Amino acid sequence: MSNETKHIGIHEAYDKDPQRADLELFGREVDPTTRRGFLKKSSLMAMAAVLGSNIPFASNMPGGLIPAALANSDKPFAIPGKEGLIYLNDRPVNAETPPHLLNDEFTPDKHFFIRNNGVPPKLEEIDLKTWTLEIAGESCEKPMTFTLDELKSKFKHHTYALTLECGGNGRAEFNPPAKGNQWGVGAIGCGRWTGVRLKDVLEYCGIKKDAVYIGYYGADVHLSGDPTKVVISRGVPMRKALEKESLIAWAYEGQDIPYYNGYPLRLVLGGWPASVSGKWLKKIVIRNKEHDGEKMTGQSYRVPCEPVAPGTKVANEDMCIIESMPVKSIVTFPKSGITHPLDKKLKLNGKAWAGDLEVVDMDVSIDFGSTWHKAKINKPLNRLAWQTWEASVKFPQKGYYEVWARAKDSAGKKQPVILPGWNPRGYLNNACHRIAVQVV
Ligand SMILES: Nc1nc2c(c(=O)[nH]1)N[C@H]1C(S)=C(S)[C@@H](COP(=O)(O)O)O[C@H]1N2
Ligand SMILES: [Mo]
Repeated sequence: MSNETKHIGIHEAYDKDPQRADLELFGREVDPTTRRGFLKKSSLMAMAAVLGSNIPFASNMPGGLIPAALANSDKPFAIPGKEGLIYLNDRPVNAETPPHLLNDEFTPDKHFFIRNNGVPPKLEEIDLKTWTLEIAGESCEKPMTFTLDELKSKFKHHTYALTLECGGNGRAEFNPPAKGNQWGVGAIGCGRWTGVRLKDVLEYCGIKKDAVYIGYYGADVHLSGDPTKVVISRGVPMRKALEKESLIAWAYEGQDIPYYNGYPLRLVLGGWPASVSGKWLKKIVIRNKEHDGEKMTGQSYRVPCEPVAPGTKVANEDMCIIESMPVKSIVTFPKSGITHPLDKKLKLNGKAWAGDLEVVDMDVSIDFGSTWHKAKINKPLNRLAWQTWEASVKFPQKGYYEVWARAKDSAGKKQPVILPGWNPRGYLNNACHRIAVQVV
């Protein structure tokens, strides 16, 4: 990669793609992603565009009002620029990608899922000239602060395709249910991130011998509005932080990182729960102990160290931090629920990934797992990138079928056909994905 990686700035991108312009207007203070949301007056212009006409008495509209035309509409509400996502929440914004929109080799920015724990910094307050990243912590020899320009000019640029999956992806299926966002299978995405190596920056600032962990801090604000409360501050052991694919990134798929995905700067640590990839990145600390920031301790992003029966209460000291994510796959083509003619083979496409490992085998079944057929699994672009797979199946007679997909990782582990070990917070569901096919 050259040191002068070309990418499009967010404002330039808005000129090219008005949907991103809408994203800018919508991305303020409050998110009108559901009918319950509140609207700021400054968002009214954008709202008028959605309504298809001007609002003559806009200045009289109370600040928190959603126009009735939208409030009473059956049409699902969405953030323009993030088409097709399924919204679970508007405060904080949480939206997942339906599997058929993950069919591209790399996830387009508009289809990249959103998992916010707080309120993102206001876009109009993000100034690329004054944005800084601070490196500090008790195990940092020379604490330093970098502007974006300094980061970009001092260190070599690298681009890697990196998979980000929320630790709670698949939570909706657990029983007894786990509290939290009821993710289906779509809290996952993979694309080419560009930035500098976290390792290069940390080493430049000096890593003391006693360093064991890093932690991040972002510019988002706690839902309560209390500026002293930290939204989320997670981290990884030094061995993960120092991997060559661990990036401090400013670009995604050749453009500025989308606003909701951490613009202008984020950590990208592929293969681990995406919660370690801090968005709107302001500060990284090098720690002489396991980082103890918000959502690092207690039951957050932890699973029982030993398997437990469903519904078991587990003491904090018996919970272990999630590191590499388990092997998993999805069918991205066709969309579940299609009708298919008996005389034709059905072509299947999907993705598979395995945390820090690689996927080495991929199988599909059309008879509820009684027999399996080999699919073709393709090599990843680089370590920690997801892998595409393809197969084609022929059905023996008319009727209802399910196509199941199952990946195996380089350590020999396969996805479970049904739910894996229940855990109190509903993490790490890597059960086989299945789609419905009606053969006629
Ligand atoms: N600053 C900050 N970073 C964050 C979060 C957040 O709420 N604030 N959410 C984390 C979680 S839980 C996930 S799954 C990923 C989601 O990344 P995405 O929204 O770009 O998909 O960001 C992580 N980084
Ligand atoms: Mo997450």
